[in-house]
Amino acid sequence: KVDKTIRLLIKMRAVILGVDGYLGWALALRLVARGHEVLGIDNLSTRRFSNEVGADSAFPLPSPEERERAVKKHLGGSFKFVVGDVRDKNLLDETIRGFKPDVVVHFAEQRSAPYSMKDYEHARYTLENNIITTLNLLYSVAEIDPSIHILKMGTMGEYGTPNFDIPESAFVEAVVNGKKDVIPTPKWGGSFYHWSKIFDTYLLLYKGRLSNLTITDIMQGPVYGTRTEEITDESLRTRFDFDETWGTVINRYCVEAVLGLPLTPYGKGKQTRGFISLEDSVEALRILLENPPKQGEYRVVNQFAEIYNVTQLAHIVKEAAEQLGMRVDITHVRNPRVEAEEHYYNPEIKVLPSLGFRPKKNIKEETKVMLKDLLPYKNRLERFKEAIMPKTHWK
Ligand code: USQ
Repeated sequence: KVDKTIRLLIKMRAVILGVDGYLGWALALRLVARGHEVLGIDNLSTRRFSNEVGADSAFPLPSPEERERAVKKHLGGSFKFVVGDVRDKNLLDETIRGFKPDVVVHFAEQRSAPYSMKDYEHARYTLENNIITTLNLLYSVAEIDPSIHILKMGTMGEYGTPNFDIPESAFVEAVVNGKKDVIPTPKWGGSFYHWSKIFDTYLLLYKGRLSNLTITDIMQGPVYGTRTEEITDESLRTRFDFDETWGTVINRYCVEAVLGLPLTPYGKGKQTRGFISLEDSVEALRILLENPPKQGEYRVVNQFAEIYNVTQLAHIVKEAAEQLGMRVDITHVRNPRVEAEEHYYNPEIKVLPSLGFRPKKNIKEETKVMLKDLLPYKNRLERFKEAIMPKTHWK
């Protein structure tokens, strides 16, 4: 029997749940380009939910069949796109039995904080979808082949914005009433979406321990960018959201600049996060997949590259846009969220550097690339202008 690490270096069989998403698609391209075999599953829900809020991807998205053909044409290799819903455990079981993956990547979650805060129905959908898909995956892998590596996307937002350094570990030592014990790292979500990821983490820890599973739980900050090395043709583009519900802050600022709208830091604008480019995110994921933890290990990974507050980011995007001849204003708008608008933020990051990961992109340079990529789509973006200003209030 070939040692698992050596086998992974040769070729890996990866299932990506949520392959139609911003990250799922970009990761599929990276893995196929590296010679790995990829089977992706997606229920296309983000396409529908984005239309539900009157928006769409900045770049028109090819159908699943067209995506399969585009991969074959530009990258060759082995890639299959299955339209399906992993809340259906039978589908997951059949896929894992048939494809025999070395790894399953779980991105098949509702990933928007504002979407989860619209009303009871949206909160409930988010919790049901995210927690049940995670539970299904844990049971499928435990029942069929516990040696499969589960790589699960969590969020830096699981930690919230505590007044202590955020550790990169599942457990911390705590002293309660003078007695010491080891407890799960304290967490505090800022939306029902973020709470769903916290509950996911507890499921991974608990079932992982019971069934001796191999798990990577990634705490990633907001991702920005339009490109990865593989996105060399329009037909390979990944989705790009910019509306108040689905767009993340830097991506939104870039579209606001292209449309001549003011950039919109919420409230005081000192909200601080760890950001990472799409290219660096996908590369970090590749490294984590090709360097799995030991059997039975739960590995938590903090994944970000640069720390900024949202006002500093607005100034970076303004400068980049002005260099390209655009006129840009910054207007602090009323914060629709309930969150700390000024706070301490110092997360630890050691796992990715220890595996040789070094970010290649930075926000100052990458925003120029993004603005240039978005400018040709200005007319299309105009159609969704109404969906940009925040409307979803936390209270
Ligand atoms: N913000 C603004 N102006 C805007 C949009 C956002 O000031 O126009 C602020 C928000 O209030 C927040 C910060 O920017 O303080 C980040 O917001 P975001 O919408 O970029 O990101 P968030 O809602 O936190 O969620 C995104 C992804 C989610 C991921 C998370 C990582 O949608 O899937 O888990 O980033 S983290 O932020 O570390 O929790």
